[in-house]
Amino acid sequence: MAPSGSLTGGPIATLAPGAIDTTTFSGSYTIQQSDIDAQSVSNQATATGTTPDGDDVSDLSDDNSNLEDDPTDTNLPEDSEISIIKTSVFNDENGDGFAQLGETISYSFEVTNSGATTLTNVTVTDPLLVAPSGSLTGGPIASLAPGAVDTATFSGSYTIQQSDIDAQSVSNQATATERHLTEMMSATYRMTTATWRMIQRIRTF
Ligand SMILES: [Ca+2]
Ligand SMILES: [Ca+2]
Ligand SMILES: [Ca+2]
Repeated sequence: MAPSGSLTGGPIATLAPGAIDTTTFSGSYTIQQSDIDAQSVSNQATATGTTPDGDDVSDLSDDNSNLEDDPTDTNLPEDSEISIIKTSVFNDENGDGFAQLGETISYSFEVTNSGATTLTNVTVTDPLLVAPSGSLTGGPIASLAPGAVDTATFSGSYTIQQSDIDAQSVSNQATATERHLTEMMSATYRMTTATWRMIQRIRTF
């Protein structure tokens, strides 16, 4: 028996014709990752007794009948979950403290298996990071174990467009909010070298 299971009780010294024993034997099994991934445990036991002639009789277990040999299945409730955190860095390529057309934002992705099952074929999609102004590379992750955190597989880049610089023409509000956050974070950094100019800039956000 595998170290994950135990079976206690018995043997029963004598079992009369027609007698039913439900108390002597009991078992316990600690579920493994492969069981959680399969979302069920299935197996069968065998009972063996010795006849008055010294022969053995045996039966493979069933789940509900003495006349059948079906495995006993235990369904395991699924706990599958994935989480992603996306962070960004504005790249001030010409170092002037402002965003100009053609400068870029780099994106990083932290993907976490926050559930209890093994996840396979993990991908990331991002409506902003598509050609021609954006790109998203990496993956898919073939297998991500429960609790595993991946920060290296996916990365993205976005080239700032005129519509991004002109806040009034950004059409996607969620994305615009994110880009605003990106600019404000980089603005905080830039204030160490161009304090007054950046204060003016922040007021326009
Ligand atoms: Ca059955
Ligand atoms: Ca049977
Ligand atoms: Ca710049």
